[in-house]
Amino acid sequence: MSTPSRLNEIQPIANKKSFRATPLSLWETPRIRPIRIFLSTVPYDNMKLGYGINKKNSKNKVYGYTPPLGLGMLARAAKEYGCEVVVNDSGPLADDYDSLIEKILNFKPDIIGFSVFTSNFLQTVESVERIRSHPMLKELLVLIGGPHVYTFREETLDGIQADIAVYGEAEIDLIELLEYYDGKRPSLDDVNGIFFRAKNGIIKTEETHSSRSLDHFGFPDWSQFDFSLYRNIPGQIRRFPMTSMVTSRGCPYKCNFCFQAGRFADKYRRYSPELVVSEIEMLQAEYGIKEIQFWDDIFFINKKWVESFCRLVQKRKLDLSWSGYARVDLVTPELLHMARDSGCWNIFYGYEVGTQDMLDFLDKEATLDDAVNATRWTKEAGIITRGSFMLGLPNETPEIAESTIDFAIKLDPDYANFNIFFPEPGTSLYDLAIKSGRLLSKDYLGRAVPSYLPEGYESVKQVQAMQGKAFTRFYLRPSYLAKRIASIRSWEEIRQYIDGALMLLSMKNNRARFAFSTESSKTGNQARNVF
Ligand code: B12
Ligand code: SF4
Repeated sequence: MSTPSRLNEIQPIANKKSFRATPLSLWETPRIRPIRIFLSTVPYDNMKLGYGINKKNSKNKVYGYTPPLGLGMLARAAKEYGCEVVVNDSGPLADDYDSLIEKILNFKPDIIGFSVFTSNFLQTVESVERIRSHPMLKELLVLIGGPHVYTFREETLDGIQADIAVYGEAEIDLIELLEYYDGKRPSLDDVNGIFFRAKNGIIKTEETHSSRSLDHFGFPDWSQFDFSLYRNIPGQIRRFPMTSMVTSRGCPYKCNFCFQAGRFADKYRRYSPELVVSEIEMLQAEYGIKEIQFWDDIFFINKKWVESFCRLVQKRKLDLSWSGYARVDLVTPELLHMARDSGCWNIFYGYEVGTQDMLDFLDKEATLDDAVNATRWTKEAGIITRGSFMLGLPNETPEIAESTIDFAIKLDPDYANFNIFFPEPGTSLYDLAIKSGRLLSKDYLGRAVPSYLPEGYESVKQVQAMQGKAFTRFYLRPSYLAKRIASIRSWEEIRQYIDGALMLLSMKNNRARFAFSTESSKTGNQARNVF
């Protein structure tokens, strides 16, 4: 996947090959039945490959997944267009390549669409190769989209036999594509937001400008999800069945390490609180949903919006528990109390680092005092606090990292995660990392091992040791352990603690193996909120 202009940048490993030109018509013309679309994630064990946790998936007890909302959105759009659609979430269903192919054969689609993360790009390459080498499937139109295509754009098609890569949000693009295959658009060039292969190379069409309101799109086709599959990480959900929900896209802040502040992110937009609350009412009535994990980059971004949301939840007397992300400078004691009264039990903060200089260097536009206040107020409101910190950043020295760990201990959130800095393509810190020449490999190493060595560190091992030290110093404090034990209130919590502890042990045991094994160098890793 590397081209001379991007050599030394982080790329998933895949060889450039010559693939067929994008088909200009679907196989059945004239069409006598609706277009059938199989939308899927690819076989990928998120617990093993994402977190280094060797715990088997089983249909009844799966951690590490939430519903693929993006595919749900596309399913809704395509159904409204008149297609027959199925969403298959391979991860929690513990699909392997054979079962995936079998499901595709049974559904008999015209189009297959895979949602691709950088972490599972190679599994997507393999899934598409299986389709291309199957006599019954090889002619099918294969689309890819999702976060990986957001970032790697046309280069994505260099390494995979898919026909079309849709970049950015795809509700409108997909419909335009269907219109083209239905003969309602004269050419593929008239479909916005895609890359496709012509005889003389890859063609990029106009961007779709994210101007349409989210209320206009509506919410995912929830009927596609089996909610009994979804549990995310132990300790992050209190009541089941749960679902995730995203009420906004993008983020107006400019933190220089973050995808949402980068070149490829969506413009900031949000659903109206009325529509969100009505959707939750429907989810409760139709699917018995008891808890929502809001995956918005910052749920608490606009005080007025959050206040309206909380009021509506209370006014309609919804029995709901929920959690979401906040910035430390945007919460107030009043807002936190309102949130608690409407069912909020858990807030995630991106604390990032423990010195003001580093916070300023990251363009975080927040202060250490904001972090102290937000944490105190959240605790006073009776809400669990989770926070993430970064280690191994540019300009960081081991002394600065120690300050971050000290600060985490001083703040004392209920849970803390210490991530190794991953230079996110499209961000200015990524550009800086490239310029510094301190990227460790041009291949994608995943997110659990360093991809970048700060000048202040002598070796990768030293960065990893700092991360280990951070977890040990934070979690193995006697006062912390005593607090956790005293906070247990139910058998469900005990069960989740046991699962969490077993996972941590398995993560620790796998750590060395994962560090520089071929497996980790080929797959993705690490999230900002393991705990
Ligand atoms: C929820 C979430 C998850 C969930 C569920 C993911 C899922 N299956 O959808 C879980 C917890 C499982 C998860 C796991 C991981 N995640 Co995550 N996650 C998110 C989060 C917060 C929200 C995603 C979402 O629902 N968005 C709302 C929907 C509507 O948008 P969407 O999914 O992007 O879909 C739209 C387009 O992408 C496109 N599209 C999507 N799929 C397809 C498919 C086709 C065929 C087409 C045409 C278009 C298309 O159309 C959709 C509608 O417009 C995003 C951050 C973000 N703000 O997006 C990170 C994010 C996607 N995750 C990320 C990462 C790194 C991970 C992990 C690697 C972490 C880890 N340690 O394991 C794993 C990887 C899992 C895997 N399978 O490989 C990165 C991805 C970066 C990258 N380049 O790949 C993101 C962007 C966060 C970040 N900046 O770091 N994640
Ligand atoms: S780190 Fe948070 S506040 Fe900053 S740009 Fe990213 S999502 Fe927005």
